[in-house]
This record gives sequence, structure tokens and C-alpha cells, in this order.
Amino acid sequence: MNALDITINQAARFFLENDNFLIVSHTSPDADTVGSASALVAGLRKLGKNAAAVCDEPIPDRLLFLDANGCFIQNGASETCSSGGPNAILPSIPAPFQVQTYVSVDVASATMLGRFEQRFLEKFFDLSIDHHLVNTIPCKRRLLCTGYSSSGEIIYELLTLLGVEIDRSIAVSLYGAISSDSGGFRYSATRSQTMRYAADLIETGIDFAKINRLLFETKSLAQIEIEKIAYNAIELYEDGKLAVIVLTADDIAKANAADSDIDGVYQIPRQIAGVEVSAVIRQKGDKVKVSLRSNEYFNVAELAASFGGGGHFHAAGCAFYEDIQAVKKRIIDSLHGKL
Ligand SMILES: [Mn+2]
Repeated sequence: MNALDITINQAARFFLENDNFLIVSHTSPDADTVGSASALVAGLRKLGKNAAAVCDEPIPDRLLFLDANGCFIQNGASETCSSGGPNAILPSIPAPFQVQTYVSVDVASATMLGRFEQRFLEKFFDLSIDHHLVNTIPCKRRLLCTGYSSSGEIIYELLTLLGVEIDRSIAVSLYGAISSDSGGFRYSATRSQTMRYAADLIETGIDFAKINRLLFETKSLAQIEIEKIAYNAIELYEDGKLAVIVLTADDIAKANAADSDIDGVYQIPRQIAGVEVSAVIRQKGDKVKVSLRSNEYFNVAELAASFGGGGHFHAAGCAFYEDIQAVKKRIIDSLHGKL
């Protein structure tokens, strides 16, 4: 516990007492941040509040079904609306009302905010809702549920507490968020509560099999292309306990892969028998992003945090402004003798 931490009841009161919410998702948007933010906005609107969600990167097409209510303002969607006033954020993000309350969902660190990073380093979030083990978001209060599989579980609890009726479109958003972050209810973060909430959501009549197929069994051609390159790039260290994949800007261009196409690559190296830690190191603009995964005993959240990043025990990430080969050496050196 930290002085910023509030309970879920206090968070519910916070939403009742405030209005004109902008819900901010993390960059490289995944199903949890998209589904959770969309469900929260839809729920707040049902309570008569003004709310909209935003992410500094476009929501990938394959995740748009999680925002059936159109809760996300897509970048540049409208130049005629303006958030305006002293609280105005980036002029390129139009909200159809004057934003007063800023809430982050599923965002562990300011580096996951894209161009919003500077703004929120200066002017803190009013509330940060998250389930990451390490959360360093600049905020005035924080609802941090580290035992939860997903932010989707937190939003489900919150909306239930607020008396919001969970209709099918909200259920799709939340089920997708929970199923995705729990790895289809396979990862260790899955608890009995996760299954209970999912069961409640299934009872609304959603096509959960379709949601799981869209999340786990559907790939774009670019995804397959980048995965082919990734398989060929696997290198093993530390007696086969560390697997590393480096994806250069050239590799990514050759596969014509967008960020969301690369997400699936993170799971590949840790599938090799005997591997404990995997690192996928890739160029992203002027940054080099590192996605770390572990299978059993190694806490990759700690390793990522030592480089200014964050995440969970078994899945974490960090970023560098260095040459990609230098980053690779740094990661390999930092794990030498530790596995
Ligand atoms: Mn999450």
C-alpha cells in the first residue's frame, strides 16, 4: 500500500462525484486496455456522465470489436470538436466535451503513453486503474489490484458496484479484456474470481467462442510473415535458458508488420523446452523495445523496472534509445549467471 492507493469503494465514489472523463489507454494497445477503457466509458455514459476513451496509437482493426459502442476517439477523428480550456491536452485529440477528469486504465508507466507522456508527467492523472505489479504512473490516486488477471476484472467489479447494467456490448469488451490478459484463462494470474467474472459475462449471452477465436486464433498475413522471420532469428544463451529474438527495422518493413502484428512474436521463444526467460528486442521508431517473458521462477518485472520499464512477474517490457545490438548485449549481460 502506498498513500495514493484507494479502495474499489472509494474509486466508485470518485466516479459518482466527478464528470467529463477522458479514459487513457496505453500505446501498443492490447485487448485489456481497449476492452477495459471501452467498458468503463460505456458504463459511465449509462450513469449519465460524459466520457470518452483515447489512445495515442490507433486501435488495431482486429481489436475494434471490443469497442462496439464507439467509446474511443480515434486520432484526428474530428477537427471541429475541441477539448479546449485550461485542461486541454494535445490539440490533436478532440473530445466532444470539456475534459475535467483524467483516468488511465492498464497503463503501468508514463513511457506507455506515447505523446501524452510529457503532459502527464507535468499534470498528474486524477486516477490510475491498473493491475501491473509495478505501477509508476504520475497520479493523484490509484486503484491498483495487483492480484487481478486483467484490468477487465477491476472494471467489471467497479461497474457492478456502480449499479451499471452489464449489457452484451459491455460484456464483450470485458470478456475480451479478461480472456486476453489471462491467456485464455491459462496464465497463472487466472484465479477462481477470474472464472466467476467470466461466467457472469457469458451469462449475458455473448459469443465467447468467437471472441476467443478472434483474439487467439486469427492472424493477419503480416503477423505470419513477421513470425517466420522471428523463428529464424531465435538465439539461445545461458545453456538454453535464455532465448533472444532481434527484429530490426528492416525485418519489420519486410514483413509489412504493424505493432499489433508483432505482439504474437513475444510468445514464440518461451515455447522452447528449457527456456526460462525470453526477450524479443525490436526497433520501434527511434526506440528499441524489449518484451520479456518468463515461464516459472524469474521475475521479469524486476528486470524491466531496473531499466525504467514495468510489467508483471512473467511478462514485462522496457525501452532504450540505443543501438539495437547494444541493447541485445545489455539484456544478455544482465541475465548472465542468473538463470
Ligand atoms: Mn492488462
